[in-house]
Amino acid sequence: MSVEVSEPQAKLAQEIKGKRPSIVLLLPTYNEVQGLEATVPFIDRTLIDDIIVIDGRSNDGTVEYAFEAGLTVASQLRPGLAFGIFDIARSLTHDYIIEFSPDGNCRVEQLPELVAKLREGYDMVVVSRYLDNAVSEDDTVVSGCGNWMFSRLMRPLAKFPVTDTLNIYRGYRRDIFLDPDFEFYLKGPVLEPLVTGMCGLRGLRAIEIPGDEPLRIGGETKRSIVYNGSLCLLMVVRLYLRKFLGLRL
Ligand SMILES: Nc1nc2c(ncn2[C@@H]2O[C@H](COP(=O)(O)OP(=O)(O)OP(=O)(O)O)[C@@H](O)[C@H]2O)c(=O)[nH]1
Ligand SMILES: [Mg+2]
Repeated sequence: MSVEVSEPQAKLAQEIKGKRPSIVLLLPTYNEVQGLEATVPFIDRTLIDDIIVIDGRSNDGTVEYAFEAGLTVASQLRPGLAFGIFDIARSLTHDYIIEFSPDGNCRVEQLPELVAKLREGYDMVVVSRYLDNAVSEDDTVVSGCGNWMFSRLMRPLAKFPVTDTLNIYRGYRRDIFLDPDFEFYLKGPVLEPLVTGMCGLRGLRAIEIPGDEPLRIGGETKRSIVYNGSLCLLMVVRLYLRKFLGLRL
């Protein structure tokens, strides 16, 4: 069962209504050639309008493979995964973004359902690793606890029983990035939970769909749980101050 949430924001929803929304699949990569080789051939390209690899200066053949596969490659403009996605996505024209980690953590089989939900008119669709019977094979005790804690902390902001606030695998309206407050609160690796938080603050219409997270394929993780967790906590505190005390700090 999926969890349906929050009120639609009528004005924004109407802008997209009436035309077929365009969707871009964003594949962030940093030395992820094995993951790309294992996932890209299985992506149904008819589901989306474009695929863009956002690369953070890989030197393992990632970029060469992406070109061979006929993908567009963009070099990120600032260091860090969050800014890589944010900067490139802001320069695009598509109505929706889907973030897809091509390291094996995102199942291509889930894309049709995700795309269908966006086309139904949801402003954000998150693949939740903790909804219903979904499982994450990639979790450790620490990352599992962090996900649990941040999802609970996000609930008073998002007004729905968020079960997965950190997952990269999600689709959402690209114009969420054009909101000046988004950049104001984007300090470090907090992009995905901030998208959830901004949907809550702006009353956008969001839904979670259950989806397993397989183990990563080759390569190495590039994230630091302590650093990411600390900045995420700071971001949530700032959103609480905004929502409950009206303070923009
Ligand atoms: N462009 C870009 N991509 C990055 C950067 N850091 C990580 N990535 C890619 O973003 C995706 C997700 O990064 P991961 O390090 O796997 O993060 P994670 O999925 O939270 O960690 P794991 O659980 O180990 O998979 C992968 O495809 C990475 O190659 C970066 O600084 N720039
Ligand atoms: Mg990963």
